[in-house]
Amino acid sequence: MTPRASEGAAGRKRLVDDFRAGGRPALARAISMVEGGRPGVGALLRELLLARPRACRLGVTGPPGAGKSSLIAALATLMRARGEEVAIVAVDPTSPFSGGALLGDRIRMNDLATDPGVFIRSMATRGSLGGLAATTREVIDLLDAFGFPNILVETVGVGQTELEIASTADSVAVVLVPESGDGIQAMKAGLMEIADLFVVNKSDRIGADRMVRAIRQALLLKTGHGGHDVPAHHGVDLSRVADGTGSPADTDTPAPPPQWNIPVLKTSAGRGEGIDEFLEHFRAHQHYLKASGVLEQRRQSRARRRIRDVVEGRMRRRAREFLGRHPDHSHWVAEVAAGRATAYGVAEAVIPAILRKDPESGT
Ligand SMILES: Nc1nc2c(ncn2[C@@H]2O[C@H](COP(=O)(O)OP(=O)(O)OP(=O)(O)O)[C@@H](O)[C@H]2O)c(=O)[nH]1
Ligand SMILES: [Mg+2]
Repeated sequence: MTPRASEGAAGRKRLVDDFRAGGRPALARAISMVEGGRPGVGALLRELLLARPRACRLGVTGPPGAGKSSLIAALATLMRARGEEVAIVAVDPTSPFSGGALLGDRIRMNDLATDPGVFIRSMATRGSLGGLAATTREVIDLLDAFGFPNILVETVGVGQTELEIASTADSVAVVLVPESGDGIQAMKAGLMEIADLFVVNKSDRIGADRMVRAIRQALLLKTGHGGHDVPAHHGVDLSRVADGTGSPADTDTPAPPPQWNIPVLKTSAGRGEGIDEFLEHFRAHQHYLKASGVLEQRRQSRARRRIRDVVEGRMRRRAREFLGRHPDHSHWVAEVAAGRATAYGVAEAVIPAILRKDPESGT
C-alpha cells in the first residue's frame, strides 16, 4: 500500500469514528465529500451507510414560491417543540434557506439554523450524471445513518425532479397554492403520481377551497373512488391507520388492512395554521407505510435503483477514463470519423480491456 493510500485509510477511519460518535463536523465533511464526488467516497460510504434506515423522510415539492421552505421551517419548529431532532435538505434552493427571517417574526430561520437539534444543508444539483437522484439520496442516507429521526427534503417541483424526489423520500407532500390554477393543470407534471399528501398553502388567500376541491376532483378521476371514500376534511380516515403517531407500540393492536386516501390539507405557513395537521398526516402516512408493507417495498425499489445507478455510474466513469487516457484514442476518433472504422468495432475492441480491471473494486 502506498503511503498516501494508508494515510487516506487512516483519515477515513478517523472520519468514520467521528461520524459514529455523533460529530457534526464529520457529518458535514462526509456530505461535502459526497457532493464533491471525490475519489474514495465509495469506500467511505461503504462504511457509513451500513445502517438500517430509520428516519422518517418527507419530501416537500411544488412550484417555486409555494411556501415549501416556510412549511418546512414551520414543521421543523413544531418537531423541535416536541423535542425531536430534524435535518433539512434544500435541493437547488432558489432562495437560500439559512439566514434572514423567512416569515417575518413567526418563524425565524436563524433560530432553527443555530439550534443544535437542527441540521440544515442546501445543495445544488449537478450535471446529469450526479443530479438529485445520486447525490441527494446519499446525503439523506448519511443523515439517516447519523441518527436524525426526521429528514425534510425540499425540491422545486419542475419536471423530472418530482419523480426523483419520490425515490429519495418515503412520504411526498406536494405543495400548491390557491393560484396554482386549474387543479387538473397542476396534476399534469406528474404530481398526481408522486403525492402522498397534498397541501394547499397560503390558504389565507382567496381560492383555497376551490383549489382543494379541484385536487379532490382530480384524485377522484384518477382513483375512481367515490367521494365518500375521501373524508371531507383531511382526506384520510385516521381510524384506519391506528392513532397516526407512528410509534412502535401502535402495532400491538391488530388493525384492519391499512389504506391510504391521499389527504388534501389546507395550510397557511404565514399564519401558522394547519401545521399540526400537516405533521399529524405525515406521521399517519409513515405509520401507514410501515403497517402496509409499502415502506419495505419503497425501500427495495430504492435499493434496486441505487445498485443500478452506482454500478452504471462507475462503469461509465471507468469507460470515459479509459478512452480519455488511451494512446490510440485520437486515432480511433479519426478512423471512425473517416468511415474506416465504426464505433461498434472500437467498442468490441476496448470493452474487454475496460472490464478487466476496475481499480475501485479492490479493497
Ligand atoms: N400569504 C402567505 N404567504 C406565504 C405563506 N407561506 C409562505 N408565504 C410567502 O411566500 C413566499 C415564498 O415562500 P417560500 O417558503 O420561500 O416558498 P418556496 O416554495 O420555498 O420558494 P422557492 O424555494 O423559491 O421555490 C415568501 O415570501 C413567504 O413569506 C402563506 O401561508 N401565506
Ligand atoms: Mg424554498
